[in-house]
Amino acid sequence: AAPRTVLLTGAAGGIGTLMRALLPRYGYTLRLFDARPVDGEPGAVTADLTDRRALRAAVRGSDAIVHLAGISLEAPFEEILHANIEGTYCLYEAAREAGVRRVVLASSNHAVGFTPVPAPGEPPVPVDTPHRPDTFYGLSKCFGEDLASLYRDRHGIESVCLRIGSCRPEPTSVRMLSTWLSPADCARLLHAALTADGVGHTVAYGSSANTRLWWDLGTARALGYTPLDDSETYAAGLPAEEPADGRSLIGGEFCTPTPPTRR
Ligand code: NAI
Ligand code: 15L
Repeated sequence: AAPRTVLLTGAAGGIGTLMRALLPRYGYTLRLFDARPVDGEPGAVTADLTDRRALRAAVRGSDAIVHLAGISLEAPFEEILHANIEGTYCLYEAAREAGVRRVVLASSNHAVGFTPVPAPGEPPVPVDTPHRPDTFYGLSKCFGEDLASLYRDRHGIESVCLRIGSCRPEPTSVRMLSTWLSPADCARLLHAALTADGVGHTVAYGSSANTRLWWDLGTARALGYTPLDDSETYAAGLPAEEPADGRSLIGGEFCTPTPPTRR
């Protein structure tokens, strides 16, 4: 049966806030979890992912999990280790204990960030391109993808690992003309990942149907995802040049000596 009650971790964050508005339209009842309070949601659980008891209580009775919580930029290794690596492990353990059968995991393009951007005429980057993390952050997403594989093979928990490009209301740089995932397409993609049959361990890129797309959306489309937006409609309003540094690598700024960090 299609999941109805979905636990959304990272509910206070950028994507979590966008998805709290959009996912209920697909018929889901959301449970919310975040280390920070979720604005206007007194019922949300405020706890760290490594708080096993709080996470267990939040997971119990959920039909599926959308796991967005974690550090979303580069940070010292110890912080990434705690939030993204141990945190995602705790999430899968809680899912296993509660008998949850489906997890949709926020991976990132930064799992393959050092992959060169395809030159004009070259094929898009395939989903089975080798991991080339550009940061400890990207490395934690590689870990998440492999953790998902382990829990599928060992415990039968199905996962869709979404290598999200750039999910925000509008593209704000030339790079994002290639990487943008519109909020509406993000909700479509999450819905597809939650409801597709027999996903096993699927890795998919998450972006809109951008004219300048760098990667192959085949596995996302195979889930039943049909993106409807294209960043190209925003192209005219964007500055013509990006900083030259790291421009020809998928991870962009994350591939430079000073990747973006939490402020
Ligand atoms: P965000 O940084 O706005 O939100 C992440 C949320 O996770 C925050 O509300 C934070 O409080 C929570 N969190 C962090 N550590 C936690 C912990 N130890 N326990 C409980 N909660 C914790 O990030 P955003 O942009 O909403 O991204 C969501 C997910 O999608 C992240 O996993 C990010 O890595 C991934 N992603 C996002 C992309 C984007 O374009 N926004 C692109 C690719 C991946
Ligand atoms: C990510 O993984 C980050 O979480 C997000 O903040 C963006 O920087 C995005 O990738 C991107 O590559 O644009």
